[in-house]
Amino acid sequence: MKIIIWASLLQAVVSFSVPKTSVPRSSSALFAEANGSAAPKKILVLGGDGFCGWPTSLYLSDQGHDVVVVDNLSRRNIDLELGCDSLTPIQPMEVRCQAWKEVTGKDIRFVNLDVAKEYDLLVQLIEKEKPDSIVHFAEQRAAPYSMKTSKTKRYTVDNNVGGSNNLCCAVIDSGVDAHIVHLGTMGVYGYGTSGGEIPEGYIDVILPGGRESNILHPAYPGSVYHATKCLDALLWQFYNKNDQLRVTDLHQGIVWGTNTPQTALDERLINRFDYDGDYGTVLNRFLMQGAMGVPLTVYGTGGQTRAFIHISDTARCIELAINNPPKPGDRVEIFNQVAETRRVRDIANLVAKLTGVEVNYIPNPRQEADENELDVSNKKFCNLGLDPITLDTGLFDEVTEVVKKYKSRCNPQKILPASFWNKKRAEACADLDPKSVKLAEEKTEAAAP
Ligand code: NAD
Ligand code: USQ
Repeated sequence: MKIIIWASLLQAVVSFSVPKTSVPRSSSALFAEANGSAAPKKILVLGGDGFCGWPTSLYLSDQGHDVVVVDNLSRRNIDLELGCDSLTPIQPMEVRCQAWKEVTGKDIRFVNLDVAKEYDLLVQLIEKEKPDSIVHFAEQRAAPYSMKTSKTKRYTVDNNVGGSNNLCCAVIDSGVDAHIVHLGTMGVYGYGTSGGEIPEGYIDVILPGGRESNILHPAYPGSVYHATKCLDALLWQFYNKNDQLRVTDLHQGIVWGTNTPQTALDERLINRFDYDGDYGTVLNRFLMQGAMGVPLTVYGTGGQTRAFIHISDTARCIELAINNPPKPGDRVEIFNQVAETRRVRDIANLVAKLTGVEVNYIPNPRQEADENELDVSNKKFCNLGLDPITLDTGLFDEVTEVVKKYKSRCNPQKILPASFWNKKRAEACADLDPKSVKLAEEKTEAAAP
């Protein structure tokens, strides 16, 4: 199974250069068989213009579902605010949808709507579309951005918690029994704080007096962003208990990779790739730095252990969750959406070995444990048929190729961390100079006589 997935992914990557009529049969068709393939559904994808949302929308459409993307394009606006951009040249939503239609004959509709602010329009949309499922990606998702200033802290809480609350109220007001599939994060658990394997959402505890109970795993967020996912989890629990909303919360690890078989069908469908200190995530940043000849930016000792998942598996997991909704009256379903855990310095050493770049240990801009163990259960997805893609150097090549193709779009001054968790962390990082980072080519030019 794994070999089939890798082979078709590579085939799809190559397909940038093949005629548009030659659409490779992606791993999705094979996966659908294992998935028991439920009937096509009407699906709203909130945040469907983003890094996870766009490839998921294409995957769901490819599987025959009727997909409507809802997004307020706030992520593109934050790029403007930060003076940064996706390394890949992502196209406007209208062009993306048109390209998908041309390449596959399938429709994806786009609605520009702010889930956190345009409540009445959200209710009207749900009433009109009567979706079977609503996938909720529409949140501010960068921990560093959420810690930048009071303004970004407040924005992150208002946007994320307000949006999730609006969604619950809108589903109730519309009277549509839509299944909400929300993207949570592994960070709600803290990292290895409960000792032993992190279960999927709920944990057995013994309360005072020896009473046994099974409760939501204690929340232990490490940033304002992660705190919003903990608050979301309480909202799902409340509205599920009070209004019998059917909710699945997916505690996803760090997503890596760029393209999927669907985004690789045409360059206009390309996925976004964040490499900057605020939105770039660790493995994609290291792969990008390795390809550009920039020393890898390991924060602190690199002893932080985190969970990872490939972008293609994000899309597959979402469909598995959609096809396996909780029954009416069930409590909130919670899955850990992860493939494996790895230590940051081990990943850095792996990328350094492959690319020959140095590993640079820099002061940590974050308030977090220097070293932690992390053991996570992902049995529920595996039991539903997921055979997760693990960190594979073959797939590293996919990212490296993309980075090299668009290297002229990289601004090296955006690579060092630009947000600090508190004054102490900011002081520790005061000597980091964004201008000191040079791409391999710039260094060669500077050295030339
Ligand atoms: P992203 O920023 O690329 O995409 C989020 C999308 O939501 C953007 O297109 C943005 O414009 C939109 N959006 C934000 N607020 C909105 C609002 N109020 N109304 C309408 N649209 C809004 O982020 P991503 O990496 O695709 O992450 C998607 C979800 O998955 C997030 O909730 C994130 O917390 C979660 N997640 C991501 C990762 C990861 O590694 N990228 C890992 C775990 C969980
Ligand atoms: N790190 C480095 N060097 C870097 C970047 C990060 O050492 O250049 C370290 C960080 O200090 C941290 C770890 O790598 O210990 C992970 O950082 P990250 O930026 O890759 O991931 P994080 O901030 O946790 O957030 C990302 C997504 C978020 C998602 C989360 C899943 O942006 O949306 O919820 O991963 S998880 O981490 O499992 O909670």
